[in-house]
Amino acid sequence: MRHLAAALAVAAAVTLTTAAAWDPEPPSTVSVKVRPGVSKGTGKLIPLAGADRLVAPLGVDPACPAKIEIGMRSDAKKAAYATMNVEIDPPLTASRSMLTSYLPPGYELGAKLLVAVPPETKEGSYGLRLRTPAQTLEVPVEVVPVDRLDNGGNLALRRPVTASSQHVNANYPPCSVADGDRSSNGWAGGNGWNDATARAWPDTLAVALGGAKQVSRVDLYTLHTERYPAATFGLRDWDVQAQVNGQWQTVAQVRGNAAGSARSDFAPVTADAVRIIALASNGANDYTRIIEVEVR
Ligand SMILES: [Ca+2]
Repeated sequence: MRHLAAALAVAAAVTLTTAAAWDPEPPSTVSVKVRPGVSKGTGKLIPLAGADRLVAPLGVDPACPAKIEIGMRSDAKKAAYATMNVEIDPPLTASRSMLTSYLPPGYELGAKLLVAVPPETKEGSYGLRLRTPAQTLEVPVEVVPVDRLDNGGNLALRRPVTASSQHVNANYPPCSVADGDRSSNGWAGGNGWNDATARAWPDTLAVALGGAKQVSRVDLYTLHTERYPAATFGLRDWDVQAQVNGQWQTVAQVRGNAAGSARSDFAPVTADAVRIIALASNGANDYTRIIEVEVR
């Protein structure tokens, strides 16, 4: 029991991952969680990764680096301090060089690893190695220019984003609405945008598409978690605008939204940018909170 209590104490100390804009203490941009798992009884410490490769786009806003879940599982027979080293090929840099914790058998430690791509980086494949005494897990990092990114049809993915303001109480960069991550989990940790003007409207958020593109659909994901449901914290009313021949035109309107996401379809236009004019949020109607904007 002592071991379990120690592990849970570690978890309690480091899982400060969710906070709304008004929380006085900004959370760490990197969350670490200890969770129970099943020990295979091999006596080893096993490195884990959330994907078998990481695509790190070149030339994006450094406020929105590529990210991947990493971790380790103790298959030891008894609790012990566990350490995994994180190595990455230069000039890429990783947000941590090691992961360490007291771990009971079967327990996993997970963390988000941020990978920064300096502007002078050449495209290509780079090595990321998660190393424990027992094993090394290799996760290739593919550095790709945004123009050649597999965007799955989402024209906004990793494109430049500008916003009317940005809350500075924690990590709410505008570029996070085009980072490919629709999840609200880890709010305030760099996965969504929160504006800075409470109860003042409108707020605007624009995504440049990197050239004139035909668009006919915009999906907006607003803050929506168990702790921060969209019906209380999410965006309620907004206009969708497209920039056509240098002129902004309203192509869709959403009113009374209480869900985590809303899809707007409209007659196709050829636009080089799309923007959201945020008009009201739910509940206290205080801030605009957008997790992701996708354009098709
Ligand atoms: Ca996002």
